[in-house]
Amino acid sequence: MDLINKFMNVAAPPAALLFYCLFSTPYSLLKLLCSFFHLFFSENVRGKVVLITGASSGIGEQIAYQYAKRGASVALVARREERLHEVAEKSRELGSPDVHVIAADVSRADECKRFIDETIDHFGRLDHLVNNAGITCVSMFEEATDVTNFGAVMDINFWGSVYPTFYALPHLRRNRGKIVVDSSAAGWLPMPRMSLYNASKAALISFYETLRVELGPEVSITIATPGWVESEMTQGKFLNKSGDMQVDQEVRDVQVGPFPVGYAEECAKAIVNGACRKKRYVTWPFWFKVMFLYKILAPEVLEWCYRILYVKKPWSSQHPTSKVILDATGAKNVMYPESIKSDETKTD
Ligand SMILES: NC(=O)c1ccc[n+]([C@@H]2O[C@H](COP(=O)([O-])OP(=O)(O)OC[C@H]3O[C@@H](n4cnc5c(N)ncnc54)[C@H](OP(=O)(O)O)[C@@H]3O)[C@@H](O)[C@H]2O)c1
Ligand SMILES: *[C@@H]1O[C@H](CO)[C@@H](O)[C@H](O)[C@H]1NC(C)=O
Ligand SMILES: CC(=O)N[C@H]1CO[C@H](CO)[C@@H](O)[C@@H]1O
Repeated sequence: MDLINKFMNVAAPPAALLFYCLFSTPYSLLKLLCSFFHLFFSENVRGKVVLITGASSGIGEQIAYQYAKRGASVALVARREERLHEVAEKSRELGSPDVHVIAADVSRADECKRFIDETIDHFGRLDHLVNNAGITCVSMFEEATDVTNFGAVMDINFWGSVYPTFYALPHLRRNRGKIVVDSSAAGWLPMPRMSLYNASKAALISFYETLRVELGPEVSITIATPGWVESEMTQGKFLNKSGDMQVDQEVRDVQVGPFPVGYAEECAKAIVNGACRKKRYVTWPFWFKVMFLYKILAPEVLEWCYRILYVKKPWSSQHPTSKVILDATGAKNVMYPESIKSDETKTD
């Protein structure tokens, strides 16, 4: 046994290199061909049924509008029912033939079962499941006052996607349906203050990559990894150090720093487009893919940059470099959409 491993340690790297040299060109060509194919054969979702969790604000709300514009019926799930009714109204105006609102908490398995059952009772079928509900926590790990308060991040972001997926799969299988999951670029970037959020999103990527292998071509899975996008989250709605939900724009400024915050509508468009074309991953904005390259080729450099930018406080300033740059350059005016700049937020 030991001998085989020792042999593999020596033989596997050169073998992989040889494989790469031999097959990388035909492999890339085949992939290009497939993406061309999917460019022309995008799924028509008119008359189909789509369930979206976390549809009461941000990216989820915009995903609902994108499906509505394409003529799909939508089931909208989140905890705030009045907000969902507003989204439902607008979805109908945009062209959705039938909209159903279900107030539920995705971190509870029984409620997930209930909203899937209710969707099937109402529409008789389910074609796309969009797992989008999620919360963020922003705190240096050591500064947490009670670490047990952060279970909610895993319960909502991870289990809140896994439970609905479990109950929806028999129905999705029936019509060769699709699963869309909203992970995050933080799933593979070492963002300081977001270790638990990062972990919950990395868990999603890992889970759905494995599920993709188990399901094969019958149910396709699109994993979205957005960068910063306008939403309640980027308005500053986070779990704070003590594990309470709060809205704090100063924390947001530190965390987002001088990075551009994209429009939720554009992000939602890219995600729905990707799902209909059976894309395995949707990275939005596209340039974040470059960060992935750094992560693989020079992880030390990436980690060092993140530390300088988000952890270090320069010139005896009380804020980390990210906020100092943001304030000094006035970058916020250019980089952040209007909707997240104001101090008052719509949250209730
Ligand atoms: N904004 C970004 O920059 C960004 C970047 C990468 C990834 N993402 C991911 O995108 C997804 C959407 O986030 P967003 O930015 O659009 O934030 P958002 O505006 O805060 O939306 C979060 C949604 O999730 C719902 N939700 C939260 N907890 C829930 C629970 N226990 N049960 C049911 N619904 C729940 C919220 O509705 P209720 O409060 O009414 O329940 C809300 O509709 C998240 O998974 C997030 O991690 C966001
Ligand atoms: C977190 O937010 C809650 C609610 O806004 C607040 O009462 C609490 O003091 C905050 N905790 C810390 C450590 O800032
Ligand atoms: C800080 C942190 O936890 N970073 C992790 C984020 O997730 C990726 C996995 O996708 C890890 O490799 C990072 O170390």
